Amino acid sequence: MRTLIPACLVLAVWLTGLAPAQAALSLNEIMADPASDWDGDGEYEYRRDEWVEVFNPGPGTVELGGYLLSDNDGLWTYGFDPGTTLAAGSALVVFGSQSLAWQQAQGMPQYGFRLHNDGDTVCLWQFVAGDTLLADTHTYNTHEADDDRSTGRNPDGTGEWQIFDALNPYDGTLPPLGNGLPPTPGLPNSGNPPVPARKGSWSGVKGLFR
Ligand SMILES: [Ca+2]
Ligand SMILES: [Ca+2]
Ligand SMILES: [Ca+2]
Repeated sequence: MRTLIPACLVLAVWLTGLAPAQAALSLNEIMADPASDWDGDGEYEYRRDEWVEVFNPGPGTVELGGYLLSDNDGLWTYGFDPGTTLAAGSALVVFGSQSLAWQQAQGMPQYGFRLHNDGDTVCLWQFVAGDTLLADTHTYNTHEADDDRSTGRNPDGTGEWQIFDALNPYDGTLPPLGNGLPPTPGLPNSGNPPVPARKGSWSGVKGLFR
C-alpha cells in the first residue's frame, strides 16, 4: 500500500492495455478548489475541504472494498473500507480530511488529495483478482477548479462532465461550461434546482435539500 505508482494513465496501459475498465463505480464529482467548510469540521482548510465523489450507476449494490483513489503524481489518496456498500443510484463523497486520515493510518506522507487548482487528474482504481484496473479517471482544467466550483457528471455516473457553478458562475467559453447547478457532495448531481446566488456557503446549499 505504501508503494508509489506512476502516473495513472501510464500504469493503466501497462496493467491492462486498455482504456478505463467497465466498472461498477464511477468518478462523479470533484471539488478541487474549495473556499468553504465543505467537510463540516467548523473551519475552512484548503486540503481538508477538497472532495471527490463516486457514484454507482447500478443496477446492483457495489462493495467498495478494493477501490482506491490516486492522484496523477503517483500517490494513493484514499482506500474505501472493506464492507462498505453503495446502493445503485447513490453517491458517496470522500473529503480531503478523510484522505489525510487514511494516509496517516497507512503510514504514508499526508498530502490529502492534492487536487491542483491549475488542472489535475483524479484516478479511481479497482483491485480485483490480483489485477489493478483503472475504473475511471478525469482530468480537469483550471477553470473547473475555481472557488467552490465542482466539476461533475450530468447525468450521474455516465454523463458528460460539466461545471457545477451555482456558487461561482463561469461565464467563459472554454469547455466544459457551467450548468448553474450547485455542487452536491454525497448526493446525485442531477435533478437539483439552480441556485440564484452568485456566492454562497455549503450550509446555504444544504438548506435547499431539506
Ligand atoms: Ca473544513
Ligand atoms: Ca486544491
Ligand atoms: Ca454530487
